[in-house]
Amino acid sequence: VSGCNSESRGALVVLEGLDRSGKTSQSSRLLTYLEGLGHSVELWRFPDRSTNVGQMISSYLSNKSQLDDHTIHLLFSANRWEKRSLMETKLKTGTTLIVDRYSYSGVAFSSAKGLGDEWCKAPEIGLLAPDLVFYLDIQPEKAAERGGYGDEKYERLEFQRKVSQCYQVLHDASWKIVDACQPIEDIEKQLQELVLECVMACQKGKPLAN
Ligand code: DGP
Ligand code: NA
Ligand code: NA
Repeated sequence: VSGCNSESRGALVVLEGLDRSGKTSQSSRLLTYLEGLGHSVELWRFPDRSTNVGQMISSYLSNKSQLDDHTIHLLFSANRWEKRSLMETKLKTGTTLIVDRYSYSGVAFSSAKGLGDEWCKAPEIGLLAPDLVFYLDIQPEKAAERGGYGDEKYERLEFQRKVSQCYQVLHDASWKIVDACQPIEDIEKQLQELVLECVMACQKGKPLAN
């Protein structure tokens, strides 16, 4: 692997966790932090509800439409696939992406319904691999206490317990598990330290993987 500047690229940084784990506010804090240091950086989230596929997902989540479990699984995956080439372009031209949920959500939420792990993982094969995944670790009961859930499909304690168990088997070498019950500023500091290392490694030419 060459370390020359032409290989310099942005980092793919993913935040994962249960609903109400604090991903969304930590994602925007990370964005502000990296922007402040002069990095080119964007905040993305999945599902991306702005696309046609995203609107089908949104309608499903708000109980306005019903879909077979396999069908909605493939739509979530398709929603990531439709952004793949733009994602690759951004990363290769030096923009770091902070992504609020990614393939791990896809597998955790569908296997929590009882779909097989391997079947759930299959449509994610070939998507870009994150350089770093922050898992905001919180007990489902604690998450449920946080200002309550909204009305969306998966925002029920019993289901979130299953999702939590499914996340436990997905951890890989790219994961950093962060205690999401710490004060918000403490979590922010931990993410800042870990993200910089990752951004530097990508600038130095760490290869982008599938
Ligand atoms: P959010 O916009 O992050 O609140 O996500 C909406 C809901 O959809 C949330 O309960 C998590 C769930 N979700 C996110 N990604 C996926 C996925 O790929 N598959 C499934 N089944 N659920 C997902
Ligand atoms: Na949600
Ligand atoms: Na969120």
